[in-house]
Amino acid sequence: MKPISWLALAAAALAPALAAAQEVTLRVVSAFPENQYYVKRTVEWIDKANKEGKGVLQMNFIGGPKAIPTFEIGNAVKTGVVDMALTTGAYYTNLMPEADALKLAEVSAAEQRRNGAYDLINKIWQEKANMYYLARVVEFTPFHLYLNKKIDKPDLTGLKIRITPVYRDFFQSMGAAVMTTAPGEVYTALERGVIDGYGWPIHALFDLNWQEKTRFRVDPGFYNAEVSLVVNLDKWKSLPPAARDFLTRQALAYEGQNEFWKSYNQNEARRQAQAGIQTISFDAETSRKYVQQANEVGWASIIKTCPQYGPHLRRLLGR
Ligand code: 173
Repeated sequence: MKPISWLALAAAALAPALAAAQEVTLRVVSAFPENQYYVKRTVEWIDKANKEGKGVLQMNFIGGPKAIPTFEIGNAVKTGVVDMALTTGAYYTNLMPEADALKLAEVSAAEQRRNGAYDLINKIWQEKANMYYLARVVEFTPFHLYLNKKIDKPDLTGLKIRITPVYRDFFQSMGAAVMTTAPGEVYTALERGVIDGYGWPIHALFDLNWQEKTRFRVDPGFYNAEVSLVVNLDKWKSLPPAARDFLTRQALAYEGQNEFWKSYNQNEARRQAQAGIQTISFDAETSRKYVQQANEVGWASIIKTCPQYGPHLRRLLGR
């Protein structure tokens, strides 16, 4: 045989080994409890991606807050303890107050990719949190105030409400006493009567059985619940181009399904009614002011804590 054929043969024999050597495995965690639908949906996405990504990229789902507590996951991604997380900005405001601005988005994730918001988010996330912001997988979803005591106007004086940074300024502006907890602690707090209510999206109550301990939902909803995939920036940069492209395509396909939440949420509202959760609603003018106040205090807080990027975020995320 000519030497060239030997080379070709050797290369052919080595190719699978090389490909396998290039395969990267990402360690993935979730800030939400494992029985939450967000997590189940993400695990399904991972399983499918792992089938298609053999030899290129694999994702290894390690677990939820039992592996790393909800409010510590941001730092774990920042420092590379894990490679990727399913989380929301409110859970890592300890790294940067900007993280909580995504709840204020009035334009869709798809539009954010077109209008420069996504690039701005990525610039900030990389600079301040050593994170690559990969994709937003929950949107079109309002938050609500859920209560066990009846109110007839937007006044929470005397009530103790479970919050995360998402709701802090808004609920405090209505006079609430607030207490921050991870989702995993809400059920027990309700059961023990430690709280009179909580902030939470229109969906995913049932995932954690909170309907058993919830009497009222206050309408209307406010803001735009955000759940995203974020990646340690050093890990992201170290990925072979094929792995990065693969992950980008998979994540875009996942984000591309976000319209799904619209019908899902309608169904969740129906389920709440069937479970006996009553709605508290205000007259049209009071409702309008309620939502307006949520937005005003939300942005005021971002502009105050993020003088450098807050105004720019508002221009690109607002309408
Ligand atoms: O209430 C929460 O824990 C919270 O901040 C949140 C954010 C996005 C989706 C679900 C919950």
